[in-house]
Amino acid sequence: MSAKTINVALIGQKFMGRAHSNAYLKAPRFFDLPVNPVMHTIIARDLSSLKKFADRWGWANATTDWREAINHPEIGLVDVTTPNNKHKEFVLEALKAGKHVACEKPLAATLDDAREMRDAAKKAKRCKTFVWYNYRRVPAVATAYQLAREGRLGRIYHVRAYYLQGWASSPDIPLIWRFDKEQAGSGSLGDLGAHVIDMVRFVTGDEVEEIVGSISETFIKERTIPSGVGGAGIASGAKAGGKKGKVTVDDAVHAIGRMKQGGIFSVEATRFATGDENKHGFEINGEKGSVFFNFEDLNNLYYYDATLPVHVRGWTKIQTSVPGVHPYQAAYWPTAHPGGYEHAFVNQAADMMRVLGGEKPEIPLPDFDDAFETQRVLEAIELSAKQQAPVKLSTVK
Ligand code: SOE
Repeated sequence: MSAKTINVALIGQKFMGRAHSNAYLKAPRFFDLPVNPVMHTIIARDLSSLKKFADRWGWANATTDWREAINHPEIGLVDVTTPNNKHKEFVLEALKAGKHVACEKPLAATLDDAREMRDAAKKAKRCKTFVWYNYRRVPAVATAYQLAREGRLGRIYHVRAYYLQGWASSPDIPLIWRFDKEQAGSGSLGDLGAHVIDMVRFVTGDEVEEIVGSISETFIKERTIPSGVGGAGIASGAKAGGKKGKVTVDDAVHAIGRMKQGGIFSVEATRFATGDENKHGFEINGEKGSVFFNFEDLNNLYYYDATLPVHVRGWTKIQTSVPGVHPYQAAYWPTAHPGGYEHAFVNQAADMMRVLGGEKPEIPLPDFDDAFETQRVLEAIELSAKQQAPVKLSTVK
């Protein structure tokens, strides 16, 4: 019996528009799914480039009329990849229209918007919601999650997590939306810190109890206002010597805190780690063992088993692109033929289809409720930096 299908409407054709298009294109080719995504409509503001995008990626329709497309009776899933301050408007419209909804991270630019989206999702009982915290589905991170669930780390003592990019350290990068608080909500914190906070919560299975302290800094206070439209850090359209505008978000942030189950953690997110392009990872130390992950070595997880006799104890490199080590490899290639960045999105699209088909993926998919918890931590870190004081999560709702 052929699988059911669901028509997808995707909003946005930039970096995440491409990553999600690729995911919908490839998921049904690599995985046997209960529901297959149909690339029905791509939505964005600029129709001329949109038609080229639709042809390249295989979207059947292209439109700038987002309201009509979201409410189209044939659409079953709406996926939002716009700047953060636009998430809420599209998501609320889609939930009102009874559609399932996927949204890029972070859930929203502000905690208030995220709360409104979460509450609307609660009311729309028939609608499933998903947030693209894609790194959960990088094989090494999925394996760290599984080791933790098997109790191989035991009680967690420390978590050290970081997301280091360097692209913004050039003053030539124009004032794109990622530097504007109104559009982005925050800078490296919401863009990169959201990923590491999600991964810390996901792998440890624990929640943040308190942000004991955090510090943020904006190193370049103003940038040239672009005439064109830049992507994620791509300097396009800004003319040297053009009019300048104020950067209103953090360029870098560090925070330390306490987890509910007693562990302590540090998270760091920056766009000024000159020399680091997209380096992120974590080290989690527990009473029974530790794991270390670095995205630059994304197919390997490093594991230390503290329960082994001392003469055979040491850091083990687990090659995770091995069928049976994590739930995705068997769908792709034979053992040790590793995947890349885009495969985490294909894995997410496949798991979304499994949820829509009534199945439970092995690696949990964050819905709006889950992503709201990460948004609360973002808010607590921002408050702690502003107030230069500890912030308990119980005071951030
Ligand atoms: C920022 O440049 C960015 O595109 C983030 O927005 C993504 O979430 C991250 O995965 C890659 O870098």
